[in-house]
Amino acid sequence: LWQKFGTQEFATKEEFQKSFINHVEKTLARSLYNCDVLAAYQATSDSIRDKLVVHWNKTQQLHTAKEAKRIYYLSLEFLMGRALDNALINLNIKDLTSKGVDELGFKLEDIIGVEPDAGLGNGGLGRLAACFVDSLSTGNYPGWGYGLRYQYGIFAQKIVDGYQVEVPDYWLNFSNPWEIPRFEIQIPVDFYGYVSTVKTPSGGFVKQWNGGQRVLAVAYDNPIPGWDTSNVNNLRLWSAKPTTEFDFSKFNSGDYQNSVADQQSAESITSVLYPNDNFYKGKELRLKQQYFWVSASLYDIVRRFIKSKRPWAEFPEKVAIQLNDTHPTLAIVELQRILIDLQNLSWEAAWDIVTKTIAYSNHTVMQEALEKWPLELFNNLLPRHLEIVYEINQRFLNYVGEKFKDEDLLSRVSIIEESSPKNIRMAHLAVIGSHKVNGVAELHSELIKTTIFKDFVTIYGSEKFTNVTNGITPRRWLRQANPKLTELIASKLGGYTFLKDLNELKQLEQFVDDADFRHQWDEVKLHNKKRLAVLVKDLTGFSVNPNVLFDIQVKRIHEYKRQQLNIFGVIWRYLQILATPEEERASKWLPRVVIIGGKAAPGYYAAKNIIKLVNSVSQVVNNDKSVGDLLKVIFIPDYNVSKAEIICPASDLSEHISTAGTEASGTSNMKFVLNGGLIIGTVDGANVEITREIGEDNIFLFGNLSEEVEDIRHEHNKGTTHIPQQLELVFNEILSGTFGDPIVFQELIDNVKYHGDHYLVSDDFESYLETQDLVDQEYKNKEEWIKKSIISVANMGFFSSDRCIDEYAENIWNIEPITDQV
Ligand code: DL6
Repeated sequence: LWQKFGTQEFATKEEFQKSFINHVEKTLARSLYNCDVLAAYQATSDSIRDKLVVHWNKTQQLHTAKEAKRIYYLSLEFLMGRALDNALINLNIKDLTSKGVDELGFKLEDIIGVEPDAGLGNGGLGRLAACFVDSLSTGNYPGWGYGLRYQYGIFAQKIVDGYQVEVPDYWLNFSNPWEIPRFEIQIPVDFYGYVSTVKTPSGGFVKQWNGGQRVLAVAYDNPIPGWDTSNVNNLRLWSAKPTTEFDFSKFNSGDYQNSVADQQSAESITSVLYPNDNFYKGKELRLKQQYFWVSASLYDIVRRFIKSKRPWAEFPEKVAIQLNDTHPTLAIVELQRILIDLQNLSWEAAWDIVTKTIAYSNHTVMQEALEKWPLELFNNLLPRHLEIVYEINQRFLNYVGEKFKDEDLLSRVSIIEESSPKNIRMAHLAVIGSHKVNGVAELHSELIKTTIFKDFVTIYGSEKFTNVTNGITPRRWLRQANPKLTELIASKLGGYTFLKDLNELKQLEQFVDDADFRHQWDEVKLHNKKRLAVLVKDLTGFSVNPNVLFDIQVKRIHEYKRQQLNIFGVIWRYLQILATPEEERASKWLPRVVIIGGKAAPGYYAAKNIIKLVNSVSQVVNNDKSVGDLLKVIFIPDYNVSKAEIICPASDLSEHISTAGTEASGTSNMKFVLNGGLIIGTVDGANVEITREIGEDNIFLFGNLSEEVEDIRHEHNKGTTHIPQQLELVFNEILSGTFGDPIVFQELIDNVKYHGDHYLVSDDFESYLETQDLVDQEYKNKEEWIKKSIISVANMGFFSSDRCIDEYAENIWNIEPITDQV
């Protein structure tokens, strides 16, 4: 069936082997006799890359020749995971390669397994960007991603004595075969300095920024293959390096070492990914990263446009820029600066171009995640940009003032927060400088209009605000992660086109009453659970029984995501099992494996204590012989994309239990359901639309609704937090020392009992437990459970990231696919 699709690279396995051996001998300077698995990975990847590069070049030439409008997706995070398996799948050569390496004495899984994850992101936001570039290529859209080539990606998580310990992730240790360094593309980026006014030859005046520090941005291109197409787009990541210009004043004064050190500090700009998720921290180096990336990317985009020799007014007809959250908001200011200071356009003409080109996606309404840069810090680093921000703000406030005559409104919407010290509100700047603002799930897109951007709806009208519900790429999250389910579905649907048109899954509904099919479906799940059990054993030493219910929550550890609710529920279950006479336990309790995984930001103590609690509970429960298989608790260390590919296909149940109104969308909910797991969740983010698509009977919803949350918090803050009796028992057990020194967990308990329970753990606890009981009941009826699983998968078509990209292309970017094959 595969032969029908794609560009079957390497006509035969012999052709592949020839290339492989060539790379072993010429690129790696080794011989086949001393080729280890790492070298085999490099030779395989180099062989595939050769093919990709040819298509990459042809694609870029085609798009340039056609003068196609391009979308540039600016994201500070691209959580790509591994590239080799994905490339083999998208190029349709996995079988051939597998046979090819097999004959040379290697196993393809081992080769794939040595590749480090490209962990250039924290969580959902970065992984979304990775899914989007896959869908842009697959959909034949001319689109580039722009990001940073961090030398250290998201830290590796080790668990020591139950605690998270962060270890640097130097993922470039063995070089990266998937990137093409473009040493010829070195873009100067300036910081600091001062602004002067200079006379132009025509007698006018322009502002001139005289930077104080110069750094070079070097381009590294990462070809992004699409599936069933020869279209290969580009992900350009910038790396910082020192200029070759030397500070001669220091040099001459004999201060050679400091002069060299200054130069070297340039490289620190792209050395490390900031490990915070949904949390803003105002560090100067972070603002430097943002400007470095935005400035280099815009220089590149503008240079490409200038080559076309078109008038500036046509810029928005050729260029669309999407801001992935507020991190690239400086692009608004930088483009305005380029147009007025360097290209001599009038303010009005420039602003018209900027606002027609740029659009902004919001990914959070949580106050602690909204970026606000201290004015002084900003002024010091980017003095000319601050002047431009002031002018954008002044003109905007003049407009609002004239239209609404409301002083309070002016101070609420101003880009400058008149606090002490003053701050620049990046979200306000992003809204003002964009032509469209979107949220990432329906509920979230409605929420932004009534909370953080309410005043902007009054000012601009609601047309400026729209929704694009997130999605995931079925190539990675079905075909790559779950080959067995993919094969089973393909056998019923008569081919693999569902991997591109995910709505075809709907046809699975007709097989739901076919007992034989249900059996095969269940076998696939069991296979995937066994695969995960092996990983669990490997990582933790604990054995889990793959025949029992697997209940999984993997995502960043965050109080709003409420892993604490999960683990409190687990403790409650454990206590209930213990309270049941031993001879009755097996008949009363449905066995379960509870799996939790995720990283906490290094400075986020409450989240780190949740990890410690999970590990402590795991030690106690798993070593309690009287409980046996009835309950096992596992913490998976170092959760990342490649582990997610094994974990997501293995759930019977997964947990998406954020406090209503806090999770903008969530995307692991989609990954789990697409792989045939049911979910327990709150009415939050994309859970709402998942429910609509798959049907209320196939999801376990619980908890307070988002419209109730504010009132409940208000009550808590007045001092009335009611702790249900079950939760009180759980707290007492923790405080009694059952899970180790209770002092470690005191804060987690106090946050609920005495500090306003901001995340409504107490309010949702009872309905969470009841719903978990319901899960137990329903799981006992295995045939009905499998039916729910099949119906759910059949209705997940909407959550393909291909659909997202089509929506962005049509409603926001105004770009078309280029379908000529290259
Ligand atoms: O839109 C992608 C992803 C959502 O699925 C998550 O619900 C949301 O929490 C996440 N948001 C962020 C915001 N971070 N910042 N800044 O990561 O986006």
